[in-house]
Formats: sequence, structure tokens, C-alpha cells
Amino acid sequence: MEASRIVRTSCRGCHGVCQVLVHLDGDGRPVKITGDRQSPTSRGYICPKGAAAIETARHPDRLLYPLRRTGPRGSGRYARIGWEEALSLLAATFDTVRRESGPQYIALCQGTGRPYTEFTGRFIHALGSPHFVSPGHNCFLPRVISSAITMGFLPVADIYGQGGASPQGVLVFGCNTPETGAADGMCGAMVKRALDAAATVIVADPRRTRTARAANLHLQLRPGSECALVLAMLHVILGEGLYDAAFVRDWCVGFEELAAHVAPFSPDWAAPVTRVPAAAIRQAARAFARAKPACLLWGNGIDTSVNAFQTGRALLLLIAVTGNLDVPGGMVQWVAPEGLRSKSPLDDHDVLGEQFLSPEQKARMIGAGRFPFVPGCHQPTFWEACRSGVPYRPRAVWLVGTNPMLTATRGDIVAQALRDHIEFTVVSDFFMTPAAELADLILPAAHWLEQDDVVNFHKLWCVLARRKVMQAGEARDDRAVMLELAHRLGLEAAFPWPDWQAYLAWLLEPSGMTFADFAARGIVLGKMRYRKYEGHGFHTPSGRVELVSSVMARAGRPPLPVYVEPPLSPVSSPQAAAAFPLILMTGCKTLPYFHSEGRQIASLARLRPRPLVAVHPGTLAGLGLADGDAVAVVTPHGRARFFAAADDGLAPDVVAADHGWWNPGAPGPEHGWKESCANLLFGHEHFDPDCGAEPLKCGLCRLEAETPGARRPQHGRRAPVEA
Ligand SMILES: Nc1nc2c(c(=O)[nH]1)N[C@H]1C(S)=C(S)[C@@H](COP(=O)(O)OP(=O)(O)OC[C@H]3O[C@@H](n4cnc5c(=O)[nH]c(N)nc54)[C@H](O)[C@@H]3O)O[C@H]1N2
Ligand SMILES: Nc1nc2c(c(=O)[nH]1)N[C@H]1C(S)=C(S)[C@@H](COP(=O)(O)OP(=O)(O)OC[C@H]3O[C@@H](n4cnc5c(=O)[nH]c(N)nc54)[C@H](O)[C@@H]3O)O[C@H]1N2
Ligand code: SF4
Ligand SMILES: [Mo]
Repeated sequence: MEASRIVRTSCRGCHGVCQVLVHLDGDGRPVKITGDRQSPTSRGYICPKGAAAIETARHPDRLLYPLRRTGPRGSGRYARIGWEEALSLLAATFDTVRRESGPQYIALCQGTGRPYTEFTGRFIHALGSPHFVSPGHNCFLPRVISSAITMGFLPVADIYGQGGASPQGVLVFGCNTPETGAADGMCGAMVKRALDAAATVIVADPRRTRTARAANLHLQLRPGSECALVLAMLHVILGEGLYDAAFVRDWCVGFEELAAHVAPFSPDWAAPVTRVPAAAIRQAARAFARAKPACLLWGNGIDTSVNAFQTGRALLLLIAVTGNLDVPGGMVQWVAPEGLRSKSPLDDHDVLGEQFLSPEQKARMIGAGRFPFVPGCHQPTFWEACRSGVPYRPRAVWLVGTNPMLTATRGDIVAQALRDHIEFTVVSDFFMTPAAELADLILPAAHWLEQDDVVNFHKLWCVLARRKVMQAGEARDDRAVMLELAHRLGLEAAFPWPDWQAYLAWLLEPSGMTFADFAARGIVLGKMRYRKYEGHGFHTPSGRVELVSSVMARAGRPPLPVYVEPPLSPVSSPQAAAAFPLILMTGCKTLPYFHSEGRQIASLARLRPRPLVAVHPGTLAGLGLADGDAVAVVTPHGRARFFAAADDGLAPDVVAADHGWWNPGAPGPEHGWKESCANLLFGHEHFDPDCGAEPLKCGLCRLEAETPGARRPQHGRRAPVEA
């Protein structure tokens, strides 16, 4: 344990990059966490999730020991076992399945990107299975892949202004970064600072978020119509000659085709589609094109739609033609620090199985070929196969840090598969989730306060140190578990490091630093360089930004962005809309919670005690309802219970329901997960044809009054396990 009273480390309560100070008492126990004012990434900021980390890590309901099921599935009967027994059981089971049926009968399902992501894809692919299953089709990876094929890198807003220029124009499109920090590793508070400093802020969001209220222009579009809006902005910019002619001439291919393609998509065409007035679209396009430099903050609002991939491409083209690529204050390619072995989502993480899988092994993936740009195995297709056995049914599933009954669609299918069909389920988590309640083996995962780490998750301009400051029970770092298991399964070639510390040392080796040296420094910064394409071109087939995508064309997909109406909308399904007249958005993230996490943490639950659905006050009144009333959100697929939150920043026919709600204190095995589960409101019919994304933010619903007081959250303890 540290001699010092304060340990400088970095938080992992979300994808953010906040450096924080952990205060230890005289016995070396962490007692408080504060922001680190010296941090260049977060400058002292800390959010409630970060501040609640000790409460989370020390929570009495933490899983502390490996548990083996002793009663029927869902009975809650488990016995404590040692790690040796747990690892032997796991290795023996995976080995048996591998030999009897083939490695493809083993799957690893993870949640959002987490520290363990650097090993999960690697592990399952090294084992020979293509079944790396994640929510990536709905989150971030569509943008990573569309960026890769369009310009060869993921452009990120230069909000830290490393080149001395900060963004003058910011287009905030379908994200709420000040609250979420977003998926690409920014601190929300630093984003807010950059927004405050920018001359022009344009927000495209169906909700009037706090950022939208402070913006120069709020384009309150109809959910799901975003690609139409971007096409119309491109129409104005190209039609009025507001593009960067030199950049387009020297560094882009397909400009003439793009100009011809967007010619019909005028603001007058887009206005009825998007509900944004034509004049506002023109104003936004002109203001964005004239602001120099300008950047884009984009997020989950565009990922969760059947137009995710095309919208992502359209926004990338907007950035390229306005000359904002890799310029100071624009959309840059981060330069990671030199002298460290670094990781990036698509190579070392091996989400796509490029390093370890043969073409034959890839072809065995459930859903192979269904979507050309899906990252890994398509999550909904995977769970359907687990239930139906078509084309075949995996026998063993490892859920590492995911709560799929709450965060994937059709949790009922997931639950049925886990209860009745999968032969062996192992769950690694901090808490006894509804999925863990169906597991055969439960492994207690280490919290970030319990981890030493070299934090380089998104190959940022900085690498941060994380330091272990406590240990709860026998919780273990997921990556240490994967290393150990890999060795037991003969996968040393992919996992040559003897242990976790050796892996960290290997990452640092080229710099000459030990982990202790690195931890003392706390952060290592990259040296930013701009316009790197001038040296080597863009890493695309043509060496230029592909406005017309050769990769899309080869895949038989539209090489220029096209708008597709959401499948369940008042326009495309007037019949459904007659019965379900409201447009439903789900899962707009809120500051206190990370997806389904945090509901048992008292300090967070106080900030948002109940599952909410935001509704325009006029709409509520029309239904005879008031703010705070219990309501059911009903869709063609299901029903879920929320409390109405009046919000005059929404259109009268648009509602926004929370996702991820369960009730840890309610009795197992369900812990009330079916009551307020937004994801039971969707079916498995509609997907983005390119990346398999689901329209979670543009469905249809109606509201019905519920008997008041039917559900109150509880935060009690679960039943103790058999010792
Ligand atoms: N309706 C709707 N659904 C959505 C979304 C939406 O917008 N609308 N958003 C989607 C998005 S963007 C995402 S990324 C997914 C997220 O989906 P998930 O990642 O499944 O969601 P979480 O609830 O964050 O995490 C699940 C579990 O991981 C555990 N956990 C946290 N950290 C660790 C760790 O380091 N190790 C281990 N072993 N366990 C850990 C937590 O205790 C929790 O039980 O949800 C998606 N679901
Ligand atoms: N506090 C907290 N932070 C988080 C998370 C969390 O659960 N809690 N999750 C993390 C993860 S995994 C992710 S992916 C990121 C996501 O972070 P963000 O990208 O910020 O995503 P969301 O909050 O899902 O949605 C962003 C915005 O999109 C808008 N939106 C919805 N539908 C549409 C649409 O049709 N068009 C447009 N233009 N906008 C739309 C919503 O109103 C919302 O304001 O946050 C990460 N950070
Ligand atoms: S924003 Fe994320 S990284 Fe920063 S303190 Fe909060 S949870 Fe931690
Ligand atoms: Mo996400």
C-alpha cells in the first residue's frame, strides 16, 4: 500500500480521461476521491460517478469470491470456490467444447469498451472462435469503421487545442458530450470549455440539451432523419462554393460525383423530412463552412439508427470538404506518445479477428456475411442463434462486463438462451446482475481502484497511469484471468506475458520506464503534429479521402451516402403510427449512471432515483397525466414502466426513455429487470444494412397511465451466498 496519503491515478467510471486523486487514511485505505487540478486531460474535474468509486468498490453487494452454481439455474444457490478451482473448471470446459465441437462453439460477450477490451478479442480469436460479441454495432465502431474506409483514421475533435488553435466552429451532432464524455475518450468538462470558447456552436439533437440551449443554433431534427440533414448541408456548401477547393482538389476523390449526388437534396427537400426549417439548414451549413477551424462532436444519437453508417460517412464528408481534417482546432488524428507500445481499437484489440482467425474460422461466425461492416459477431443475430439453434448453438458463453438483458435488445431471448440452452455460462462482473443469476460460474472482477494499468485505451495523445489502491475480497483483474486461462489453454503465442505485471512492463519497455517510473510520472504526452497526410497521403485504397468510397462499392453498398427513412416512423409506417403516435428515443445517457450500472450506489441513486421518460408537458396534459406520474411506454414489441418527466425541450410527439434500469435490491433472479427495461420495447426486425445498428433512438410508442406507486426502487442487500 502507498506510503503517501494521496495517490494520483486515473478514473475509469466511464470512457473519460479524468485524472483523479485518491486520498488514503492512516491505514492506507481509500477514503475520498477528488479531481486532479494538475491534469492536462481533466483539470480538476470529477463527476458523481468518479466521486462514488470508493462507494462502488466497497459496496456490500460486491462479488468477492468465485462462485459455482449448486442449485438449478436461477435458484440463486451458489458455493464459494477458490480461483484455482474456478480456472480449472473454466479451462476444462472450454477445452472440452473446443475438442468435441470446435472453438466456434465458445463465445465471449463483452459490453462497451473497457480496460479488458485489449484482451477479449485477442483471447477469443486466439482460441479460434469468431464469436466476439459486443454492442459495437450500436456504438462507436460504425463511426470507427466508416472513418477507416473513408480517410484511414478516426478523426477526433481537437478540443484540447494542442496546436495552439481551438475550434471556432463546433457541430454537435447526436451527442451530449458534456454529460457523457463520449466514447472517444474526452473529458466532458473539457468539451464544455471548448464549446464555451467557440464562436459558433450548432447542435443537431431532437432534445434541447443544455448544450443546445447555449448554442448559436439548435437544429431540432426528427429522430432518425439525421442523414437527410447532413445531405442538405452538403448541398448548400457545395452549391454555394463554400468548400475548401484546394483540399478537395489535392486530397479527395469523387468530388464531382458527390456534387451531382447532393444536388437534389436541397434544404427545401430536407425540411419536411427532418422538421428543421430550410432557412435554419442554410444558416447552419454556411456558419459551419465559414467557421475556421471547425470540428464535429458526434455520438450515439447517430449510431443507434438504421442509417448509422451512411450518416457517419456523410458527416465525414462534411468535415473533409470544409478543409477541417487534421488541422489545428479541427478533426485530427491523434499522435500517441512515442516510446510506448500502444494499443488501438482495431489492431491490437483485434475486434475484427484480423490477427488470429483464418478465413475458414471467420466463415463459421453466426451471421457471417449478413452485414458487410459489422464489428465482430452481430449481437442480436448471436442471441437469436443461441435461442433457436440456427445455424448452430454455442455451448459455452463468457459474459465479461456486460448486462445484456438490460443493454441488448430482446433481453427475453438472452434470458431464455442462458437459462435453457447454453450449456455453460461464466459471468465476470462486480455485482450479481440478472445475467449473473443464470450463470454456472461467477468470477469477481477487479474495479479500477484495484488495478495497476497503462491506460491507452483509445490511442490518445496521452497515456495515463492507473494505480491499485485497494483490494476487495479475491476480485481479480479480468486481464489477469484471461492471461492465466490462455496459458492453460495453450495460447502462449498470443499471450506471451507470464503475468499481468509483465504485460505492463512490456508496454513500457521501449521507453526505458518501469511501471513505478511511469506511475510516478502519471501521464505521458504525445507530440501533436498536424496535416500528417501531406507526408504519406491517406490510408485508403486511393491514398485520398474517398468521398466516393471504393470499399463501399466493392461491398455492393452505396458508395455515396443515402438517406433511408426509419422503418418505424410516422412517414414509413402510418398504420403503426395510428396506434403508436409518439416517436421513441431510448438511452440518452445521464450523468449519474453508466448504462445499467450504479443503481445500487446510494449517492448516485439519489441523483436519479427512478426510471424516467421525458415527455412534452402538452402531450402529458393531453393524456391526463402530470409530471411524476407512473406511465407505461408501449410499443408493438413490449411495455415498460417509467415515471413521466415533463420536458418542454422536446417536440410534442417525441419522448425519451432511460435505458438500463433494473432493481438490484429486488429479489433475484430477476431483480425486477423486466419492469422498466427500455430494450424490451424493440424487436429484431430492423437493422442498418451496413453495420447492423438498431433504431434504439427512433421507434414508435404510446403512453398509458399506470397505477401510481406500483414500483419503488429498493437498495437493500441481496441474499447472502452459501459459504
Ligand atoms: N435502449 C438502449 N440500449 C442501449 C443503448 C441505448 O442508447 N439505448 N446504448 C448502448 C451502448 S452505447 C452500449 S455501449 C451498451 C453498454 O452495454 P453494457 O456494457 O452491457 O452495459 P453496462 O451496464 O455498462 O455494463 C454491464 C456490466 O459490466 C460490469 N462491469 C463494469 N466494469 C467492468 C469491468 O471492468 N470488468 C467486468 N468484468 N465487469 C465490469 C458492470 O457491473 C455491469 O453489470 O448498451 C447499449 N444499450
Ligand atoms: N454518464 C454516462 N456517460 C457515458 C455513458 C453512460 O451510460 N453514462 N455511456 C458511454 C457510452 S458506451 C457511450 S456510447 C457514450 C455515448 O454518449 P453520447 O454520444 O453523448 O450519446 P447519448 O447520450 O446516447 O446520445 C446523445 C444525444 O443524441 C441525441 N439523439 C437521439 N436521437 C437522435 C437522432 O435521431 N439524431 C440526432 N442528431 N441526435 C439524436 C440524444 O438526444 C442525445 O442528446 O457515452 C459514454 N459515456
Ligand atoms: S467523467 Fe468519467 S472518467 Fe471523469 S470522473 Fe466521471 S466517471 Fe470518471
Ligand atoms: Mo456505447
